[in-house]
Amino acid sequence: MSGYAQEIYERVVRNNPGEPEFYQAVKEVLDSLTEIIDANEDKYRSVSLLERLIEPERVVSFRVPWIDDNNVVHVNRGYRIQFNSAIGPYKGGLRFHPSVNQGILKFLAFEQTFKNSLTGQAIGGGKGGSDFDPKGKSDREVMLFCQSFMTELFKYIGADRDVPAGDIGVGAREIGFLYGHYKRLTSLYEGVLTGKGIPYGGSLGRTEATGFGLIYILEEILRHRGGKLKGKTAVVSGSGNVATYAVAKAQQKDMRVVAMSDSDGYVYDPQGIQLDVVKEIKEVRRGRIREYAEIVPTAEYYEGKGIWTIPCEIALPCATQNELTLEDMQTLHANGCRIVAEGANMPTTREATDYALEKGIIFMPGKAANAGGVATSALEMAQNSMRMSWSFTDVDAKLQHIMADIYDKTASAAERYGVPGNFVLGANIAGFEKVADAMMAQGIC
Ligand code: NDP
Ligand code: 2IT
Repeated sequence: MSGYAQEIYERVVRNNPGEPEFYQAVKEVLDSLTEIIDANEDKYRSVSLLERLIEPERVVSFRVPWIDDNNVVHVNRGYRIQFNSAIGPYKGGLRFHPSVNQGILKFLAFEQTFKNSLTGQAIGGGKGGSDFDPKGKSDREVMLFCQSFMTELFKYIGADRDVPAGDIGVGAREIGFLYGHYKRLTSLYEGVLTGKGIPYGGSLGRTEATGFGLIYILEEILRHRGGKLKGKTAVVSGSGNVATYAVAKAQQKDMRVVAMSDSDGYVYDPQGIQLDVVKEIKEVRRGRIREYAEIVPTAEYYEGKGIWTIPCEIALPCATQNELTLEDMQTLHANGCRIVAEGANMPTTREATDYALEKGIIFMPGKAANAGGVATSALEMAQNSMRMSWSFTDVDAKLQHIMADIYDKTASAAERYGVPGNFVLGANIAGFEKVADAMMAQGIC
């Protein structure tokens, strides 16, 4: 990084104290854009393009008081980061997890801006959430929390303004509660959230979309190299929405998935993960992944981190940011792993990413690899505005087309900039170009 990009990076660190994940996400993008920034420096400087690109258009933060089943009052903090609306209304998930803070949501909203651009759809970048922990809470407590959260959030969102969705800790149950309360507060029946239930405006295929999309782009990677998914061994971290449907599609493609995890530990099943067991534990009972090994005799449970020590050809991190470190990448490489594709947002540390690229591991960053979720959210928005619903087959076909298109854009941008196969650079450039063009055209705003 040099010149203008370096100045901007220093500005980010100076103006956003204590937000390391945000610095990390910005640095990766600026590093990728060095050549394009150098070539357009005067043009970009004249309108402070980069200064505007790294500053969220709006950050909303609010108190979320709620009462638990024992009548104890709790107070959490809620946020919505409306990062960039150059190409469409803000779009991005809500995360409920105790680790949530402003810096993490800013990194996610910043990434979302480029990811959404890559999908080719008219959606800007946003993200929100709360440090509320839904784990161990009753349905009633989750509902009361969601209602209190929406009591503030509804002022800032709308079908043509900002359309939140799910992320960690926010699934169909939470979206239902949030939607019901939005409707009550506004008297509007509109597509203000995506990931809704099918009976009230949800799109078929949205639940599966992020995981399925990840496998579709993986298939594209292999197709361009004369390879196939069939028979490949994979390790998938996490056991939530993204991990579950990545495993489902991988198994449909005859891959062998031998491990999954949660924040407590991981299970290794050399016979191949039985996904119906995982779904029963996670989706029905809201239990822990360790229960898998109590049910399936061929599996072993290991407490703590360590899932990346299991030999595999393909690694799919689908849990959370910075879960795959340099040491993990070295181990994966030594064990013969040849492809890493990010189902989660920024799950790979920068050092690990650089090591993968240096060693020739094919590395598909989250911006491209997990964009199928938000792309299908945009399809849900389209169906809502038309008051129509498409079949699962239609939505899935569109998703496959979108993922192939994202692969092409990413690969060709990398080629144009003289680093074929560097999908990190390719995704950042391809995502940036459209946003930058739109910002340039719209004047100083
Ligand atoms: P879920 O809440 O459904 O699942 C999250 C999974 O990751 C759980 O298995 C969880 O374990 C694990 N996990 C969460 N936080 C941590 C942590 N700090 N350390 C270790 N494990 C952790 O979320 P999603 O599947 O929706 O999201 C997973 C990732 O994918 C996130 O990075 C998200 O931003 C990204 N993503 C999600 C999309 C979507 O459509 N849902 C779209 C694109 C990206 P535990 O249950 O123990 O907490
Ligand atoms: O990170 C993501 O892309 C998501 N959590 C999905 C966002 C969305 O609006 O569907």
